[in-house]
Amino acid sequence: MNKRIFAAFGTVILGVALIAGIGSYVAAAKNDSGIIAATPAGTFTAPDGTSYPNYTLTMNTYPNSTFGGHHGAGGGAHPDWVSYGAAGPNGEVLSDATTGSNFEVPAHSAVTITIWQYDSGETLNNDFFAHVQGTVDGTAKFVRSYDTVSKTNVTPETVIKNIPADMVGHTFTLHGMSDEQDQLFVNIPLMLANDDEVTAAEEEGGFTQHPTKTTFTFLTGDAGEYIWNCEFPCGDGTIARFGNAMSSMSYMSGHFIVKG
Ligand SMILES: [Cu+2]
Repeated sequence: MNKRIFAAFGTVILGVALIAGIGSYVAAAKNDSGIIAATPAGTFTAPDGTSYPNYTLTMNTYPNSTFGGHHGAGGGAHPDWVSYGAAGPNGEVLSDATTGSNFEVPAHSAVTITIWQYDSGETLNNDFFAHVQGTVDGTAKFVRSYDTVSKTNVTPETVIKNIPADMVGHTFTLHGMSDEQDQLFVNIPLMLANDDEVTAAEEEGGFTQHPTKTTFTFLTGDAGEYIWNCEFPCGDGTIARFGNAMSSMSYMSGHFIVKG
């Protein structure tokens, strides 16, 4: 082979290897490769009297990624991006968690999720997502102000079917693809926390002591792979606020696996 062609070939191969290397590095750095398995919690009896094995999951939503967790110490590549993260049983910030956006639950079970919402918020693009959808009786349990220090509700727990569309911090919206597997659709609006407290806490490098707290239960069908994401436009500084955290897995979206 001609020496020059050989050299050119070598350069191309090196270039391809370099790009592949960068690609896999970026993919590995960006994505949360772990999975949080739901915790068994006895039996849940549905309104129609049918009993299901009950499983629980806990999550937090944050105004930034400085909690660390699956993004890494200090918040990783984008500490200023809003994010979901793993939560302790009372909404504790789990800075050392290695995963926080992918979840696994058993098929044909009742899944109870509690989300502590530490962010402020604004108005949804579409009021549809202000309504609770897909839960066992179409409702969720809601606490406007939860005290993370005393681990008690500051305001009483109420049963909700929706929240005002202009008071949304984030949403938890679980859905499948348009394919043959069992369909699953759950939408939970998560109310904003007190704006002044969120801002004051952020300036001190922490999170508000009083997140909102929302608990809901839904039933799973057959095994399948689903996706959850947020439907509040929270990708600040991007077109229509749907970029950055809204368009990157492990911030405002993740995997949800129903295992048979
Ligand atoms: Cu969001």
